[in-house]
Amino acid sequence: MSLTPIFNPAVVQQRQVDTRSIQALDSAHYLHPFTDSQALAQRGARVITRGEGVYIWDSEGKKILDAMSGLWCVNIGYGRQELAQAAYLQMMELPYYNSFFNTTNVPAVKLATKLCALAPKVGDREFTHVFFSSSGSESNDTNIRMVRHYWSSLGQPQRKVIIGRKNGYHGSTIGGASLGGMQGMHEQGDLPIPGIVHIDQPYYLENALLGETEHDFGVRMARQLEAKIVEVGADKVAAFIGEPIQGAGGVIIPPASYWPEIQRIVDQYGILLISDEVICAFGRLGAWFAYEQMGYKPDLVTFAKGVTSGYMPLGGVMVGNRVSKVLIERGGEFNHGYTYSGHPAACQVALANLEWMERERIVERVRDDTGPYLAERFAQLLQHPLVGDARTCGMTAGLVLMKDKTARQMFPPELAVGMACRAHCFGNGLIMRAVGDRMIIAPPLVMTRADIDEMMTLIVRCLDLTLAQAQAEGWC
Ligand code: PXG
Repeated sequence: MSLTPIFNPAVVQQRQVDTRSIQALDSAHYLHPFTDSQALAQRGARVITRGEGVYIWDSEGKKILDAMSGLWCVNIGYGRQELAQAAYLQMMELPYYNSFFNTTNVPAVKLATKLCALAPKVGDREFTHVFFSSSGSESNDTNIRMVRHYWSSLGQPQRKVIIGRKNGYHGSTIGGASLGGMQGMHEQGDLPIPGIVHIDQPYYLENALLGETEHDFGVRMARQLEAKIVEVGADKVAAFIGEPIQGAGGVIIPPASYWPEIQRIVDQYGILLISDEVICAFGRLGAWFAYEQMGYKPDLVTFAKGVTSGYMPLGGVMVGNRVSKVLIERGGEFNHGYTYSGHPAACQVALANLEWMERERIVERVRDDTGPYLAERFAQLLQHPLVGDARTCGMTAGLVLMKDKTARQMFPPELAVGMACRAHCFGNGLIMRAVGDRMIIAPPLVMTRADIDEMMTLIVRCLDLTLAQAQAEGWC
């Protein structure tokens, strides 16, 4: 099937964008997420106009290696015609229809079936159903509604409390932001909402006791869940939610002892376990889903981003047999859903994305080749005078900038050394994110070893420039 010639890359490359006028209109009319609009208006937004493979280009023609895959989502890289074609054909055939009122559509059914087949069965847990939304935040709002409806259907409506973690990220709607543990978000608008409480994150570098092993630290952090369940009252707790690896919180990789101990606790108290895999699923960690790899059996899995590689907004909740059985047999009508639940074009793009990934064996490549290679290259960064810690998991990684790595001394936060490093990255054609003084990457999963080498050269150059600046300013 050939693609109708509606898109000509040569024309797009030559299309001129007047940067100044777009920036002026941007500050006049466009409120950006997580942005100080006044500061942005003074600086002018960078206008991104094009993407191809692992690169993006701005309106001034600057080529940038996107080591964040957009925002943890463009896993198969930019410019894949197969996905554009899937959207085009589906939009011509049936751009939209809802899944309310006893109706369904073919792409949504096929995608739900495909996702259930991709999710590994662990022990007696298997994923039988999918509830669709358009984003990770909406999906976590669905989780709040679904776990409460589940417990009500079982005659335990008092089980409403959901336990999350500090510095966890579960989205930006009122529900999602409440489940998350981002202090800056909670401060704006009296969050969390009632019925959501938090325990500490398993971040060894910040929260470990002197001399504590990573193993012991992992177990101790997990046991905070048990303490919190007891404090709230075991009969009031509905669920625990966590990311396998905290993404937005700074690529925090928990010790291997953490998740199995969480599993023991949720089993002991009978509460539901929600794995928020918006970042970690679809190959990011070298598996289709992360829970099996991390040693636990969730009842619900949140997904979004990588399901379409960001080509269309789509998210949802994978519903395991424990929950789906109760919802279907005892739940009656679940008064919840979105206009775009099961959007045909978004689902068709997701199917094309997953098929392409299977054909190219992307998940296996990350697991067996590029993931281990990134780990090897990242470990070498520990030789750099600024880098006090460097860890990877699959195709995501974090490093910590330290003032004095021998003394394990951090820079004072007000120096914003991470932001200085990020500015050097922008200046040198690399997107790397700063979370405080943790520098993080989540590059496209299609990266080759040669792409990784190029990225590492850029990272080292930016670390050198940051060190030179720190020395010149007297920061270290
Ligand atoms: N859960 C997790 C684990 C996420 O990472 C969401 C839910 C919310 O998804 P939506 O599609 O509603 O944005 C996310 C999103 C960052 C950053 O700065 C990360 C996300 C979103 C925005 C910024 O790293 N993750």
